[in-house]
This record gives sequence, C-alpha cells and structure tokens, in this order.
Amino acid sequence: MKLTHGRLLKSLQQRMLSNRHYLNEEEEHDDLSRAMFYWWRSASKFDQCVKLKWELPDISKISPTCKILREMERIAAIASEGLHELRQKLLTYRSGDLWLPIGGLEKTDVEIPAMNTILLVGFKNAGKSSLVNLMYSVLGQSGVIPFTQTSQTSSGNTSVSPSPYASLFMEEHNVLRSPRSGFCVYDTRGFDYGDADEALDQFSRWMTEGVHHGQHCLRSSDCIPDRDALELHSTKCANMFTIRRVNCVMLVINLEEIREAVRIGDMKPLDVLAEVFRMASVGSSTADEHPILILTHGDKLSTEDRIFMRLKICEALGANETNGTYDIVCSTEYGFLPDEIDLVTAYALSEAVYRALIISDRGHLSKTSLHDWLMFLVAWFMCGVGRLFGVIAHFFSSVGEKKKLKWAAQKNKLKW
Ligand SMILES: Nc1nc2c(ncn2[C@@H]2O[C@H](COP(=O)(O)OP(=O)(O)O)[C@@H](O)[C@H]2O)c(=O)[nH]1
Ligand SMILES: [Mg+2]
Repeated sequence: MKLTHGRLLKSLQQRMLSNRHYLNEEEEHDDLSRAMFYWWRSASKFDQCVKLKWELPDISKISPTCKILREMERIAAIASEGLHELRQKLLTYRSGDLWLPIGGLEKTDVEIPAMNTILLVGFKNAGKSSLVNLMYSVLGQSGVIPFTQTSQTSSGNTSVSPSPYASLFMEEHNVLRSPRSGFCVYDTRGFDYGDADEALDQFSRWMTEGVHHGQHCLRSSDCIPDRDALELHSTKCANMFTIRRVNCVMLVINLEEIREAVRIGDMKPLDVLAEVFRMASVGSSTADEHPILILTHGDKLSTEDRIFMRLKICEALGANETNGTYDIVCSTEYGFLPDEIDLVTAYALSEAVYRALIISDRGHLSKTSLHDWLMFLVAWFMCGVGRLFGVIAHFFSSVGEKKKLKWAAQKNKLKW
C-alpha cells in the first residue's frame, strides 16, 4: 500500500499520544518514517549510486540522478550534527560576516547593509508562506505557530485565499525572532499564470528599486474597490520602513504543479521560472551565485517522479541539480516540529538560508567614493554641455533653413 505523507505523520502522531518515546534508537530505523524522510533511498538506482560513493568513481561519469541521490545522502549524513551547528551560526550571524576579500577590495570599501534581504518568489501556492513558517519553526524555534498566512483555509481548500488582501502586501520576516538578526526574509505575492508578464515586470522593479515592508503588489488585473487606499497605505509604509536592496532570491517551485503542466505539454510555467531565474542571476559576480531553488510538494510525487522533475526543472532553468537546489517539504499543518521528526528537511532549510547569506555577502556593491562622485558630476556636466550644443545647432539650422526658403521665394518672385 502506498504510504502518503499524511498517513505517516498521523501514525507518528498516534505514537506520541500513546506516550511512547518515538525517536529512540530503535524507532529511528523504523520503516515507516524512513520511507518518508529518506524517500530517495527507494529510488531504483540508489544502491548503484551509493556503492559508487565508496569506489571513488570518475566524476564525469556520474549520472545527474546519481548526483542527486548522493547529495541527499550527504544531507542525511550531516543533518543530525550539522543542524545545531548551522542554527548557531545563523543565530550569531551579522550582515557581512561571510564577506570574503575578492578582487582587491577591502571590507571597508563595500556597502554592507544592516540586514541582508532574502526574497521569496514563485507562483501562487508554490509554498512561499509555508516556507517562511517553516523557517520560524526551525530557526526561530517557535514551534508550530504560523507567522504568515498560507493559502490553506480551515476546510483545507487551497484554491480560496483566507483574506483577499493577505498576499497583496509584502511582508518582512525576522525568522530568527531576534532583535540582532543579520538577515530578513520577504514573502511576496505569487505569480499567476494569467498575469505572468506583469508579475515579471514587478519582480524586475523589486530587483532594481528594492523592497520594503508593507509594499503593495497590486496588478492591473486586480478588481479591488479600494485600490487608492491600498496604494496610499503602501506609500505610507515606504516612509515608515527601510527600503532594502534584494541580496538573494529564493525561487520556490511546486514540483507537483510543474509536473502537471509538463504532462499536458504546457511549458509556460517553466518558461516564466526560467525568466525569473535569469533576471535574478544578472549582476551576480560568479557563476554559482544564481537564485536558490526550493522544490516543494515533493511528498506528493513518487520517488522517481520527484527526481525526474528536479532534473527537468534544473535543465530548463540552467541551474545545477545539486548545488543550490533543495527539496524541502514545507507543510507543517500536522502540528509537528519539523526538526523533531525530519532532520533532513530541517537541515536542508538551514543550509539553504546559510547559502543565501553567503551569496548575499559576496554580492555587496563597492561604496561610492568621492572620486566616483566627481566622475559622475563631470560626466553629467559634459552630457549637459553636449545637449546644449545640440539645441543651439538645431536652432541655427532651422533659422538657416527658413532664411534659405525666404531667399528662394524672393528669387522666384523677381523672375516672374
Ligand atoms: N504537501 C505539501 N503541501 C505543501 C507544501 N508546501 C506548501 N504546501 C501547502 O500548499 C498550500 C499553498 O502554500 P502557501 O505557502 O500558501 O503558498 P504561497 O502561495 O506560495 O505562499 C498550503 O495549503 C500549504 O499547506 C509541501 O511541500 N507539501
Ligand atoms: Mg503566500
């Protein structure tokens, strides 16, 4: 019988209720939890790929599927010890801590913001808000209190948003729940398949102009009666809250949704994601500084499909299937602390955030020096002078043209 995520969690929950210590050594090897938390071990190529691990194979001959399986094994091997360490690193992290001198720049030469900003983007229902809640749960040790509203209603119907305005404003989240946090996470409005072009424009503006808490994400297709009031609220927020430059993008992708689109031959979602990926990569200083991919809803796919879709998405986006790509099941609706039952997910999430901070600290811009300002002023002045001469030349040429015409007319009159 096929074991679903929900059935497995319910079974674990029953054990908890019957007061059995559910994470003792014996039960850690329980088939039930293994099937869910170590899902990739049921892949047909698993034995072959894991054996390879001990034989020092020719790296160029390792198939992409094997790479994924080995990556998942790496996370599983490091998860229990690594999670605590990584969490400590994130708790004590200050913006700029992971900056490294590159290209002769000193740390004093770069513009380090008070907080690094991680922007979550993706289609609607991809799992962005659930990911934020998972971050609070794993990193902010907040248990299962949801801090942002997901598209889940009490009835479990995901197609109905609980509040019509819930996703129209950006939210800044201090997921560590610490006043000294060195980074924040922005939950954004998801793209709709129908208005992808406008959503891409909006995303492009976030990348160039920055984002702030309470910023509206309205689109022209929104039928909202009090649109002006919402825009006014957003403007007030712009004055009240700090405008932050986006330092790293996390692209959240619902594996199940993309699989369905691919199955019916609809490549538009993949094209839109590829465009977001490309736009978010522009300006990064090294090739591996692309947005981080978070693949959600994998629990709804079979093992083979889950690996196949990861490969398919990475291929379409030009992303690396292991480096910077994480398979994270975000659903915390069953009332469990994820790190108590699923260390692999908890570790993968922490590593994804840590990687985002490395990318952020590498990408800080150099400060504008006095010399730069002077050069800018000189260039601006020269442009102005050039324009002025252009206007003068245009004026005299049109005056000359008029006079020429006048003379020609007078000549013609004399002839007659
Ligand atoms: N099974 C499963 N459900 C998920 C996962 N991530 C999110 N969900 C559910 O998907 C729905 C949409 O998630 P939400 O976070 O609101 O998506 P958003 O629109 O991107 O913010 C909610 O009902 C979540 O509980 C996941 O990895 N697996
Ligand atoms: Mg949301």
